[in-house]
Amino acid sequence: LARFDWQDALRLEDRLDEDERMLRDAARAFARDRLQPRVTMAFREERAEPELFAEMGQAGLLGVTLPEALGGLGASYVTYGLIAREIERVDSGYRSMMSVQSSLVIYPIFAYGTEAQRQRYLPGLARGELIGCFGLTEPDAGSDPAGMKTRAEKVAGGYRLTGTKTWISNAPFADVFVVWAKSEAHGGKIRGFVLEKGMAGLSAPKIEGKLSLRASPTGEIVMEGVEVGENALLPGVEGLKGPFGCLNRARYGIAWGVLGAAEACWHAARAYGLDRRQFDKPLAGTQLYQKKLADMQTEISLGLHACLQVGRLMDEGRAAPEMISLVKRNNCGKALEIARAARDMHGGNGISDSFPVMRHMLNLETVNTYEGTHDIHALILGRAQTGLQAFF
Ligand code: TGC
Ligand code: FAD
Repeated sequence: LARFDWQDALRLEDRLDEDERMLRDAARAFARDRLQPRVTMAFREERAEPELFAEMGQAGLLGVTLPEALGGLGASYVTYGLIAREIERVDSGYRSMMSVQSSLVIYPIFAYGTEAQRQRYLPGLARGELIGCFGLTEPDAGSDPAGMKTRAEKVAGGYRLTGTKTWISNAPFADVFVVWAKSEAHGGKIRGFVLEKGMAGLSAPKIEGKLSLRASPTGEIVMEGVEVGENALLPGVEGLKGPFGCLNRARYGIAWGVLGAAEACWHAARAYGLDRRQFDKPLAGTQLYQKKLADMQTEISLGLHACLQVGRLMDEGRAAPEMISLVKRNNCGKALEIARAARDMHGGNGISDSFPVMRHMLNLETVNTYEGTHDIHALILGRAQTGLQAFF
């Protein structure tokens, strides 16, 4: 009879190659040794830890898909997803820091930038010596980024940028700002610009009072007539497909990552149920408790295999954005349900930060919203199967 491994019900392990397993194991060790010991206090005290980027860079976890000549590992998108899963097993905020740096800052500079921009930024970003952020969302343009108000006016030798971005991960301590603006010199089309900390008129105040993703600082990007040279423009793309090309990669990583958080909640609920006795028996020996564990195992196993399939297609250049919407939406929604159930299964202890479940649950509320909300991805999938757009 074939052996059943409850933790890897559908044998994902057999579908990975040796390099993928090796890099996954290195990320797991980093997450266990460097992230796990600090996460409770970082979340409780909303601690900013910019030094984490250099630690992640040294461990080879930033920009893994980037060619080796530019500081990456030339690794597959499957590997990138496996790393996201290991980091988010500890906290979605840490995965957020990593995936913004890799998919939303390193990727656009690599894909849309000049050789000079690549050389100036990519090695430092991959080493984590530079920290990056990505400004698309604005106070009045979230799900509908086409409605952005940020403007780039043409001035002698470059551009002047004016506008405000909000809810920007890493912004308060970022050195490099990839921002998207409507450029009058390009017929009002959306263009990407790379700004640097310290430029006159540029500030990035922290957003206070977050009840979610507290280990990952979030801020605004305020641009009050920031003047940049021609060399700040990302020349290789125009229109919304610029930022969306980055989001495809980050959303894909999130689809893997949230399952790491879900696994952490599932394993915690199982361990708690085996340990905790009520009515003279372990909670894990009750039918209701076991049904919840079975549901968690099923959704996580199915979600992981769906991610692997999308990752393989990405590595072959055959992943459509709708596939990514499907796994981002499904896995975020399922992970959030799993975290809520795990919180409940811990009873009163579930609300304490001595256990990870409520922290994951609170984080996943953000992850279900950012990078396209659960409902926005439903509308993307609805449009793809009916040919009718229902956004407006
Ligand atoms: P639409 O007409 O659909 O498309 C406009 C142009 O963009 C192209 N496009 C894509 N290209 C590549 N990949 C994709 N996924 C693409 N989706 C669209 C499209 O082909 C078209 O190109 P062209 O050449 O014809 O102009 O645009 P729309 O305005 O109708 O958009 C609709 C909608 C709702 C799907 C879209 O706006 C959307 O996805 N909204 C969600 C916004 C979002 O995801 N924001 C994320 C902000 S960043 C963030 O949250 C980071 S958190 C990171 C962390 O901390 O981990
Ligand atoms: P809204 O667009 O106002 O949506 C509110 C509600 O209305 C949602 O439920 C939505 O599904 C629903 N809705 C919207 N339109 C429709 C419609 N047509 N039909 C039906 N329902 C609809 N952005 C960045 O650019 N960079 C970052 O690094 C970044 N990091 C973030 C970090 C955190 C902690 C958070 C919370 C957000 C971050 N974001 C970032 C912003 C994020 O991408 C947006 O919050 C998200 O895209 C949703 O936009 P919104 O908040 O304006 O909500």
